[in-house]
Amino acid sequence: MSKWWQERVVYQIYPRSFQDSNGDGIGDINGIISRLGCLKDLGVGIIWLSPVYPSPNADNGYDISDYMNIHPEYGTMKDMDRLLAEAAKCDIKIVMDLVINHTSDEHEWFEKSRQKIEPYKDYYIWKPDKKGKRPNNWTSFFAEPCWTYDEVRKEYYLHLFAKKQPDLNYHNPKVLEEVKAIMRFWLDKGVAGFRCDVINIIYKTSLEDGKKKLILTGSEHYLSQEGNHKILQELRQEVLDHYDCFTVGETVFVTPEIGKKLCDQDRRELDMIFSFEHMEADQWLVKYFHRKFNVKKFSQSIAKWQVALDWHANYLENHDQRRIVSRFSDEYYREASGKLFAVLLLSLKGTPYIYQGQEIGMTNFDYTSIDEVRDIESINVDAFLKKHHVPKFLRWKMIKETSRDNCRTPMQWSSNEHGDFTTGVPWLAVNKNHIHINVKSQLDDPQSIRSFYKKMIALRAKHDVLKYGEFEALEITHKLFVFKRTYEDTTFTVVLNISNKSLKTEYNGKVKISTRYRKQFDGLLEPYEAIILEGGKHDQ
Ligand code: ISL
Ligand code: CA
Repeated sequence: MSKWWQERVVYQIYPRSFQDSNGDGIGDINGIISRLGCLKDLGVGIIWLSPVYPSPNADNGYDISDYMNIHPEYGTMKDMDRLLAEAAKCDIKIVMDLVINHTSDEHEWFEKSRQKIEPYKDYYIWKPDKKGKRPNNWTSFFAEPCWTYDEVRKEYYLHLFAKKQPDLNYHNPKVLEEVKAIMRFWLDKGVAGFRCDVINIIYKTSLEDGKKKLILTGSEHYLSQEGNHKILQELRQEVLDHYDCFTVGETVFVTPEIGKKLCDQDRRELDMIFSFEHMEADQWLVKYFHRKFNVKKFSQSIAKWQVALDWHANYLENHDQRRIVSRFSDEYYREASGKLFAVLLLSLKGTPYIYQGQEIGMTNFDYTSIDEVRDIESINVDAFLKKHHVPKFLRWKMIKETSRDNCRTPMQWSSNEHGDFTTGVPWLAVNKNHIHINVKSQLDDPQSIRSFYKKMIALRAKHDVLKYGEFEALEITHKLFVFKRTYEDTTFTVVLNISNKSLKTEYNGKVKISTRYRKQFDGLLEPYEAIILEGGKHDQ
């Protein structure tokens, strides 16, 4: 039997950059409420809200100092309740971000833990120094050491991310009890589930030195450990099973085998996961070593995960990734490729996640210097490169290509000043191209990328084959990605030309939906053209 979270399309809101309602330059909950109609019109059924909790914003809300409250920048708990109620009127459910690998160092638990006040003393991972050195050789996700010495407690604490994000200690059962209380608090309010931040690294089996690696030394001690699986099972049985909700795990460095375990409906851990492999098709090892986008690698990894898992969380953009029309195509082909990626995202097996602005084909930022960037990761990386004498122009080249701020620029609602995101000064500059790339101009244009998303969302809603059909890759080359979805006696064949060249293919027939609005397809694809061919089970 299908579930509501399999039927619906998710839209991710990065609140800081979505819509400001009071002119302070920061997006907020009332701003979101004012745009619900627009999301409803698009066909959105679920909103995933990036963190809106109180936070010193070292990592824009992914460093939480109070899990059961709302950051005053974003509004009040009353506003949040109103958002839930207004969204419900639009038949939109809300999923919260659950960040439980770490808290902020300004969370009360940490303040007390550093003073060894019970019961918080062992809420975090504390270690004395090792003969004047850090407790182990692990490295962090954010280009800084992952142990910081605390002058109050006179010990080091572990942080796999920034030093203002100390990791919680899941060897202490009290920590998991706190997490359960947080989850129940939000579920009782009526949220429909959680997007679980870096959820496969929360349990550290040991704190031994790790094998030296180019990235994430030490990760063999915390990546998808048995203890981690147990925690997920416990949360499912004791909390989640008592509500009509779902979870999507952000799982880092995960393989299809581990993904299968995490999503196995008998093991009962998560409902679906975000995998990363397809996002690595334009990098060597890490994103800072950028290379030309490899269409074959991209398509192969999508196909691999489609086959491996019964249900997947499909995405092409989020608040950590760059914009696809700039990244996986050429902005010259923004219109065509924006629509092509809509076809891809909405015709894969799984729940589709659209990131704010993706539906209008927003591009990477247009900044010209590091001074305009706010992302802590970019700032740390720049400092790291500077320390190693990398020249300024090269540092900027790397940051420009990889910064998470590329997708965090404010939403472009209109061609007005600051794109109508704010009447004040935006916390992060709006892209100048809002003059011609904006929601308003696309709303009534039947040829726009947004109208195309709307059509694709409606098509997916109408056809079970797009949601539940078996996936089979038919052809993958450096330019072409063709796959077939089969459900009962219907098949949809999706033909994507992910290149700026015209292509001849053997596929032809009646077109269900095309980025170029064709009725009949003769086997010739334009640059970045995408089509869906409808057929019977035994065709092709
Ligand atoms: O963004 C990344 C690389 O640029 C990833 O490695 C990212 O750090 C990783 O996917 C974890 O992301 C999540 O947790 C982080 C937070 O900064 C991200 O925004 C969040 O999506 C720490 O909470
Ligand atoms: Ca505001």
